[in-house]
Amino acid sequence: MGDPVALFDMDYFFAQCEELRNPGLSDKPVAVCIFTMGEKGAVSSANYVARRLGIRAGMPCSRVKDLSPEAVLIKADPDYYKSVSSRIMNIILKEFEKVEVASIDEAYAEVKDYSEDAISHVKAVKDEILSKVGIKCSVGIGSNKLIAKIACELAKPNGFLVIYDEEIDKVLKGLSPDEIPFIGKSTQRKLREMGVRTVEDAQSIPIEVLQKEFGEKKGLMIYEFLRGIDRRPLNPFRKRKELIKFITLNGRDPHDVVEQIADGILERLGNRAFRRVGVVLIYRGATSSKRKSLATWTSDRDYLISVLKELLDEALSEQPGETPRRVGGFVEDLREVKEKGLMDYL
Ligand code: TTP
Ligand code: MG
Repeated sequence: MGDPVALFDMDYFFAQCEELRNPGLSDKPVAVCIFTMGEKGAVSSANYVARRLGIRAGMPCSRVKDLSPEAVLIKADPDYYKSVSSRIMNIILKEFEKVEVASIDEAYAEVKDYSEDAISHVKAVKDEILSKVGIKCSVGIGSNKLIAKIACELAKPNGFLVIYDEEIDKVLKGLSPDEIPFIGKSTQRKLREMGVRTVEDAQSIPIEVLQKEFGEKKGLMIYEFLRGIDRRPLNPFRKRKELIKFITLNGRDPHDVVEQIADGILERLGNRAFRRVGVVLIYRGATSSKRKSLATWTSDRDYLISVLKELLDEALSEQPGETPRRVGGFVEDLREVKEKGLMDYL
């Protein structure tokens, strides 16, 4: 099998971010709620104290208080989680040559080999995330993304696990098909309907039967995943939906770092233009953000700086007398452009 892959997955990420800025929460059940449609919120992340009481991601927020009247329900603050995420991802990106940022709290990194040095380097990055950002994560290492993900799940919380190739079969046989990542809930349900209880049961299904049931491509993928084979390469060019740059002020006036923020964004913009600009201010215990949609896509530096300044003033005026600790700027709604420097990207 190929070079090893490490998966870094932050533990109970949104809830842990809340503990980070409010350490008094750590010994209480914490559930972060996302309100999407109307009032009905769902739990997006729960800390382990809450999980022990049966509180889970996906359940309606209204059920949380039934399970634990002491539970602390917090409204999700995506801009703050993004700012923590970008600090974590920057550490991983600086330490490895090939990284795929897979979600707000997960990144795969290619590891040289299984030598003691290479493995302890991965461990050191986990420790650096904790010492620099204050966030605990779990790390799984294996010869592909699937095995790294399985290792990471087994390591949770705050764990570190390497699954060597010769252990794959034994590890897989100890799992239920529901614990095989990436195969989806409806596939898992169908497998149960086919009488499958263990991965070993599933492995005894001939490939033709899987392909008849799930289609040629997916059937093959399931057949291979059940054997620990995953051909998907690391995809370091996965498009990020936004670019964000944060700066710690250390007493400086936020206006003095706007150009630096714009340049940090433009450096990574490459061949793309943006159509939405935003600013985030991080205070002790609070964040404030502003965003604005532009009439068209642009990558113009002066224009970006002027919009960032305008949004910064708006955001600052919302917390009069308070000094932010960190300030961030971001651009969203990105699209590829053929030529840069033009305003008419429509
Ligand atoms: P996960 O990594 O799946 O969950 P987690 O980090 O909270 O917990 P674990 O320790 O098991 O890794 O997802 C990362 C973040 O994504 C999570 O903190 C909140 C968000 N999220 C949602 O908004 N909705 C969801 O249904 C899930 C599962 C996650
Ligand atoms: Mg996570």
